[in-house]
Amino acid sequence: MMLDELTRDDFPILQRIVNGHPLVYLDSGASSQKPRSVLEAMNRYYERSHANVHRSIHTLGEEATELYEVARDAVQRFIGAPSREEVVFTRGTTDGLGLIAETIGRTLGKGDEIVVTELEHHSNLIPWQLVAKDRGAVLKAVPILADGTLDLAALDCLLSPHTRVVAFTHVSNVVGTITPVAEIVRKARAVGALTVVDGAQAAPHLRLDMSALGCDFYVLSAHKMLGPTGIGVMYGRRAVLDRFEPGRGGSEMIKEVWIDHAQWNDLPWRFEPGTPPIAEAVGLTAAIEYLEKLGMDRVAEHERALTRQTQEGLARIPGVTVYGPPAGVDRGAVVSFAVDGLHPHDVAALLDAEGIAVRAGHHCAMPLMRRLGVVGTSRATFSVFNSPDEVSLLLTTVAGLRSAL
Ligand code: C6P
Repeated sequence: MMLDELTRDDFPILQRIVNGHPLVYLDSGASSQKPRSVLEAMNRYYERSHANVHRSIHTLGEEATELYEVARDAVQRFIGAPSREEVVFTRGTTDGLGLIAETIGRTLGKGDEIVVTELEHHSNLIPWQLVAKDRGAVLKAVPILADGTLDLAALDCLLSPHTRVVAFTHVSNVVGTITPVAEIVRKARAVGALTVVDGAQAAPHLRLDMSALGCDFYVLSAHKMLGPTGIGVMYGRRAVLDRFEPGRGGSEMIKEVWIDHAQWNDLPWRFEPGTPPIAEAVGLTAAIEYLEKLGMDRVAEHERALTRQTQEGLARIPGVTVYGPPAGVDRGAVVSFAVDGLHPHDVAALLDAEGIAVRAGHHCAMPLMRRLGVVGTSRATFSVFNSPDEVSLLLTTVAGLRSAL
């Protein structure tokens, strides 16, 4: 049985009729849809167990705390983190990257160097720009090659004893490139730099193993992996987290407070100021359990097949350009393309009229758009519920747009 046949009925929103057509949702890269088990888990939590966490001795307080901490165990398992103390909840990828940049940023000085790449989403660029400006640090970018992969020889030239941070995406949200994380981590560590990996587009699609990747920080968003909005994860290697003062403060991230100083709480709570997203953590547990039940290898294989079908099918349509690594090179569940004679927004609007949801625009990656020489692209992204038939419909509809010009 195909994965979409197994999962489809679990997603209530897929019953929607959009503009007179059954919804074909090809925008999970922006935010995925949610299975019923996630919605029900969050509802159940609010109906039965809601209270604040780590504060109240009463029954509901203890139930909520238990559910929140169970979510941490689920994440630890899902990302292959060596310990639960290394799993910090955030509000999402952008929030996690901001927290890391602020935290590391305080230790940077004039002339220190931060290396990013041309593939980056603005969320892994702007926080470093802010830090660089504030601390007098220098920001450099690893260029990409024509096929959308990173120029690793150029990375070698950029790295120096001044490099303090190398921040890069695991999977590009525009061209789908999968970066060689472990290799980049090795190179960065050789010059004493910390590594920060943006896993927003990788976590929904690839089996993760923090020990194998070896990075110092890894961030993700639940809403792209069948979970709710408003919660994300910052994994931090214990030895590294122990070295840093918390970037943000307040509430329960302390052990003892005086007027002029404080003693920090243990990991991971030290990095979680304020009431956390509790219901969202419950939803994230359900999303992880759902993905685990399917098996991440099977998820990756399904999405890889849809991606390949899209890439090859679009490339066969005259007047259509497909960006990123060529067919045969593994990539995330992302295919960006252009249709000659049509603005990417027009492509998305015309597809929407047929019930097909794709994203169009700069995808929050303007330096990459500039590098590709385009103002934007149209982009199809895939999840566990998408089918080969939906891809076929996309392909015939795009071909129809071209021939109608
Ligand atoms: N990309 C897309 O359509 P947040 O919004 O914080 O959950 O995730 C930000 C983010 C960071 N890095 C990468 C690689 C991403 O893809 C995203 C989100 C969406 O491509 C919305 S712009």
